[in-house]
Amino acid sequence: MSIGTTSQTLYQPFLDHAIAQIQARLDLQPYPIPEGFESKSARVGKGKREDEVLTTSYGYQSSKLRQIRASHVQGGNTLQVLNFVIFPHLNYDLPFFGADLVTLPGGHLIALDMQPLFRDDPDYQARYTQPVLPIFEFYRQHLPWGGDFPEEASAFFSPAFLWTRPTQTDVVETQVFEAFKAYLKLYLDFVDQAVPVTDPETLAEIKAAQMRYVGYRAEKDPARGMFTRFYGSEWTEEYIHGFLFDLARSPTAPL
Ligand code: DBV
Repeated sequence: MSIGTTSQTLYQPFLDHAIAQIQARLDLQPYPIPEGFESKSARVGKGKREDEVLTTSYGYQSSKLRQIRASHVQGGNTLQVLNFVIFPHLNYDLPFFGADLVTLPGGHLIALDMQPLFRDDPDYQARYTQPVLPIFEFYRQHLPWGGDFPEEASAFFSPAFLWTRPTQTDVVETQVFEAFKAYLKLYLDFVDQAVPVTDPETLAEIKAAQMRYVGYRAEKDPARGMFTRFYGSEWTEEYIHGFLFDLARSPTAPL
């Protein structure tokens, strides 16, 4: 399949929009990025196919959100990735905001969701999934279901999981970008409304659900192979456990 002409940095407008929105709407502070991981580049391929692959990282936090982070991979027309995830503090029952926007030689792969802590709890669904469904239904008309994905991952997605493999780049630039903006806006509305949890039992459940989620994503990170090829295994493992999915090491959430 041909993906046509991809702009050099297809997901830069997504990143710019997200950063502008969180700056406008949150009491934002920087989140530390371990040294050596803010920016990493490598030359890959040979001869005419040689290209630079640059990975840049962004980290923020706010009073309700433990880590807001982005990983942006730019490696030419057929290698563009933006992985953008928001991890709430452990005294809020907010879902995770998760966007995995991936362009590889085989095409585009888009995953967008507000990933629930308690997927099967009807009250939780009523608060954090039902309000997303109208947006999901709207964009789903233009963005057909992306097909198979790992069965074990399904426990971590909501019924409003937008999962699609657009064959046209302009669909990414238009429909996917609009969907991304709509999901993020609603997520930040949820954040506005969120009140701290104080019940010890609920706090313990939240912590267990966050650990499960982060543990799964660190273990099964679909980008592990790609990063290992570009930057080696030592850099990649430290990037995954020390930045991308760092909850187990976070001082605010000790084991
Ligand atoms: N995915 C990440 C991070 C990335 C990243 C941190 C910084 O979690 C990129 C980069 N995702 C990335 C790449 C691929 C995918 C695929 C490079 C392509 C891998 C390949 O084809 O070689 C959603 N992302 C995927 C897939 C899914 C997701 C379902 C297809 C995987 C497959 O078919 O095997 N988002 C991803 C996911 C969860 C999520 C698995 C689980 C909770 O939230």
